[in-house]
Amino acid sequence: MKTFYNHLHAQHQGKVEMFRGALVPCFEVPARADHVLAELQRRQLGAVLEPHTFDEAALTAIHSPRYLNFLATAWDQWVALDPAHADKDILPSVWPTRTFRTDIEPDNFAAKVGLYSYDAGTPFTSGTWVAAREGAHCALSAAQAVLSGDRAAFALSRPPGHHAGADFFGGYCFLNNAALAAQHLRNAGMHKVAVLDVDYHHGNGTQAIFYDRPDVYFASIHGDPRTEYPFYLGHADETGTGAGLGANLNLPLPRGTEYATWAQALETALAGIAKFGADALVVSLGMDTFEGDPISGFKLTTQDYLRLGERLARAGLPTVFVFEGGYAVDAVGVNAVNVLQGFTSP
Ligand code: 6XA
Ligand code: ZN
Repeated sequence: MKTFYNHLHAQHQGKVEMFRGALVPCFEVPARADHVLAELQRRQLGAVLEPHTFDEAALTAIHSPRYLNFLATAWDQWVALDPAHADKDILPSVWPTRTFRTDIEPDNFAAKVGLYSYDAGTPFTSGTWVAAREGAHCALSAAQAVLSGDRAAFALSRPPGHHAGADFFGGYCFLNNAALAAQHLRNAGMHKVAVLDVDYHHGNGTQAIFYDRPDVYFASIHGDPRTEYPFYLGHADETGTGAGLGANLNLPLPRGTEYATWAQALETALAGIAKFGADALVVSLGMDTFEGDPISGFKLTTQDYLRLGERLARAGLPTVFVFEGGYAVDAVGVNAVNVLQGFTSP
């Protein structure tokens, strides 16, 4: 399996995020991707390649031009406010909630940041745009490899993507890599594409992007949003809207869930995808379902990821894997590569 590796990922390196009233060191660190790369190379699972470059249209297929323009210019705007800002991350602190207007982009920079975000846990740094854009190109390249006939491909990048919407960032995500890959498959003639999100956290951005569409099915297994981030989306009664009704499947599970129960939800998700009649599959591959994850609550083991990979292979679809969360840094490489290994050589 080819891996498209974001060699610019470490340019995104947040210092702190807001957690329970304090600024704490970021969980989403460059070492995460480094460990996955090292394990891929150790097991010689396939070529590790640089991504191709794609033009702006591949991004505007999912994200609004206004939002992309903000991401591309945010750091310069921030430093222009005060040269001392160069040493500090941008962290959102004010947001338009119900009753506020979002159609006018404010001139005030903090207000602008709030318009395009939804939490204070997602620092924007000097290299965020460059890293996120290259990551999007990794996801698009992996989709392209599958379109060219590869059975599967892996986009190994950070920052992750599944919380990013058409015009907002949050949950450590800026560009929705899985959605970009799915749309790229659609544009190239795959009639129906499914996104399966196995990250611990609900992929609210991906769901929102495709919620009214009948051509992209979104299925997600995640911690119950009543207690787990991102809290405000991911309930079982969200089944799609308009032409997209029936093309969204949420399978929330309680903290403490082990693989036996989790795997039943996986069967439900794969049955939904089979019934939908997908031509291709995009997997949002978050590894924060691991029992040792510091910010999550499921109990999957390192061995379980081999089973997961095997089961995904049996779905029999051309498959694009996109790296998402997973913060047990020392284990994330072995766990992620176990999924890919289970998929390729069960
Ligand atoms: C709150 C937790 C963000 C979760 C990010 C994640 N700061 N999403 O792993 O999949
Ligand atoms: Zn996650």
